[in-house]
Amino acid sequence: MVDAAPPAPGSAWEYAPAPESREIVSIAPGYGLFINGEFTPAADGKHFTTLNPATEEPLAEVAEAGVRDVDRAVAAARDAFERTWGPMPGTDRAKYLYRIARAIQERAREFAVLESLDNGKPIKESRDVDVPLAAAHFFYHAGWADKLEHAGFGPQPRPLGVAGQVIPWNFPLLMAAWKLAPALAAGNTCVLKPAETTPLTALLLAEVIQQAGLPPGTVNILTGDGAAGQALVSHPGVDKIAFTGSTEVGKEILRAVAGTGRKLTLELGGKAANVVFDDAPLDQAVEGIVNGIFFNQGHVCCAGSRLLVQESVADLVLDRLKRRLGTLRLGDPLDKNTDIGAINSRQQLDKIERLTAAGEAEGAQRWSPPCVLPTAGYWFPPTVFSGVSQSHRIAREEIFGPVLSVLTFRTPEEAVAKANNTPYGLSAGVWTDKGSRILWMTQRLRSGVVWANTYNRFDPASPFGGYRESGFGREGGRHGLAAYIDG
Ligand code: TAP
Repeated sequence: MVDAAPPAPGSAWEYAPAPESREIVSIAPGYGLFINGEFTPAADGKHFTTLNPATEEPLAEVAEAGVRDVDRAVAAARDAFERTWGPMPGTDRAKYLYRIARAIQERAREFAVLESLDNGKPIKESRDVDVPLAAAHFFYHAGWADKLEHAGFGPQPRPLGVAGQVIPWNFPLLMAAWKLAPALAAGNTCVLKPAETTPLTALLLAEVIQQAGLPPGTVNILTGDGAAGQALVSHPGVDKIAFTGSTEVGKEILRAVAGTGRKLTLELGGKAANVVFDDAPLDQAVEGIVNGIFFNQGHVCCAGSRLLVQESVADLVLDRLKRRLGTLRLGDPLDKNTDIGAINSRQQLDKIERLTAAGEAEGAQRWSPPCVLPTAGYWFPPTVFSGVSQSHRIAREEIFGPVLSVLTFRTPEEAVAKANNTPYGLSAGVWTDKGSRILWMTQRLRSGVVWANTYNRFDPASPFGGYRESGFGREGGRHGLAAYIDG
């Protein structure tokens, strides 16, 4: 054994670069739409470029679906629903879902590298969170496919038909898995539209679905922009709409679907409070705060973007937090030591810059650790605002970036009042040593998920979703299946 010399006083440990190889991924110059089990160009021949947001390097040209493509995909899904997938026994549907889950595991490195290239998220997150959780969703729902009669949905639960599903760019593969796995397990067929800036892992999943031998038309994947999403959700051949994205677009969809009798679930934005009491294990709480807002560059609907810290420990927590943020490594998403990757798009970076400028203009104090941003690509340093009041825009609006707003409170009642002072209701965190206080808080916090002494924990068996402006419906667990069953 070799004794490593301790670092000289004042010097810092430096990591050598440890990039994951991109050799495992072969990106084609162009991709078609996945309709009826085959890749096909868009009917009007349109396409768009998908970029690596860390470098702005073009990765591929991707077909842009139009109205005629939506028609074709919905017709293929209807046909599969009526002739193959819909009538298929649950035991057989389960076999296909297990096959998809195993293929994701077998190709996990490929999925992880492709996700980091197209999205900008650190490889350690795509490798350890996105991809394993996506496989876990297919495994979990495969287990349900032949047990639906025993799940409390009545003796003969029936699927709804064709599901039109629209997802955002922050967890591209994982959101596809959240949408497809329960729909397929319940016997529905799907038309899925990934976000414009992150189409590539959905297209790799289409390849996996093709290899797994699902009947053509069971899953159709339409790459394209918001107009393609709009054409899909307003298509009269779609029986169920599942949307994850911004509250603004969610409201538009709600208006369009009202009165049509079609089923709808909306998973929208959030502005979660992460509440730290003075009796909390503070070092753990600091890790939870970091995970809560800097995981995935803060591009997380349930991000703990508002830190509510009890006044008596506020200075201490802020000091420790700043020290910890000084150790985060921002840079190449493919480097295995990277903690903070790239912002997904120029448009999202502009939004973060706009809202943080408003934070300063409104009088909050802005702080970031010293950190050198790469010259190409879209980057934003981890940022903390202290001295934030509830009326500040950075305390009210979803920033969807690595930006934390710090507020203080004195009593548990004040913490609850401030935490609930938001139009959203997706998630919250509570850090305290007292179990009774955790229960007291969870009864009062108006959010779909409350984590206690942890943050950002996900499991396919656990329902996730919000209420108020965070949407309605649940994904995961038995509750998530209910959204795809008639009745
Ligand atoms: P949006 O702009 O709403 O986009 C989401 C998806 O909808 C994209 O595929 C988008 O296509 C498409 N779309 C845009 N306009 C549409 C329309 N009029 N009709 C139908 N589809 C349309 O959101 P975003 O910026 O990508 O994602 C960030 C938001 O998603 C945040 O607010 C975040 O909180 C929320 N989110 C929520 C959750 C859950 S589980 N609650 C999870 C992740 C993200 P283009 O990409 O081509 O624009």
